[in-house]
Amino acid sequence: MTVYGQKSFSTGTFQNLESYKLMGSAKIVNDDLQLTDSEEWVSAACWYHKKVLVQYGFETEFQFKIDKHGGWQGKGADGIAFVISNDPKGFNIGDLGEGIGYQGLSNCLVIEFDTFDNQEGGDNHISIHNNGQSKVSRFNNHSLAINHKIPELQNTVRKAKITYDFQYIRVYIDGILYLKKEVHLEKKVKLSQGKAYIGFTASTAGAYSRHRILNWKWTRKKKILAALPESNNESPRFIATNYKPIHHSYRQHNFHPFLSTKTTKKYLPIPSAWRQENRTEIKRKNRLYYTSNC
Ligand SMILES: [Ca+2]
Repeated sequence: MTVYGQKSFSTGTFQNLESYKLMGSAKIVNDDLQLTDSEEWVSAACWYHKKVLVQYGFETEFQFKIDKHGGWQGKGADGIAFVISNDPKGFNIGDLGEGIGYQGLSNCLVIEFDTFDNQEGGDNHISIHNNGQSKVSRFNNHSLAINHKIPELQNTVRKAKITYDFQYIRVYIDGILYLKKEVHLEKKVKLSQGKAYIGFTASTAGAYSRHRILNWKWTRKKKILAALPESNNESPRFIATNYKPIHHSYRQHNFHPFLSTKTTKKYLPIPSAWRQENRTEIKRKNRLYYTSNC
């Protein structure tokens, strides 16, 4: 386990229990996060122990394996979810069964990897769920985007990547993009100074599977630098030139101490975060935003 402040962390394994809040059936087994075993009617949540900055962008990767099916129809159920949560209850856990451990949480955004069809259009799908600050459900009316044409989520180790660039959420499986949706996160979830809890949930029902997260990497990628009206064609000089103007006034004492005031401009190198190679331009409706990787 390596922790780099609040910017990023990665878990080769899930050994450092102090970094996680485990709820329901979640536990660490052989250095993996086992959300549920192959047993019926349980739900699980695993939260990173503190809120992290999500508002301006992030990238997260994890490998998961869903296997050992049993119970009703022998198909396995119900799936896992990656959840960004600022639930007023703090660490919280949602419904078992079709709820995938997230249904019933408030003020959250969910990316689910659902393996059981509850009249959702098929067994095997991914979907982004949100209901503003109210309780979210697994039903399609809380789905912002869904895709059924994805690789089989069960029986194989899959690598998921979820990115947010202050404009789009993208969901990849094994390196291929399967879901892209414009989301302005701070309008979907009420954040705490841009921060929220992040973690995983899962559940089983009469049909069940074992759900495991094998490793997890998180990076808070960007912070906001500037927001400009799109109609303003005149970008600040420091955006264009990587130099920062310093305006200051002084009196020309050698001429007259009170009557003559002159303004001059000096240019200083800007901090690395502002430099062209470190910043990204994002257009959102009528505004331009500059975000930085630093
Ligand atoms: Ca389902």
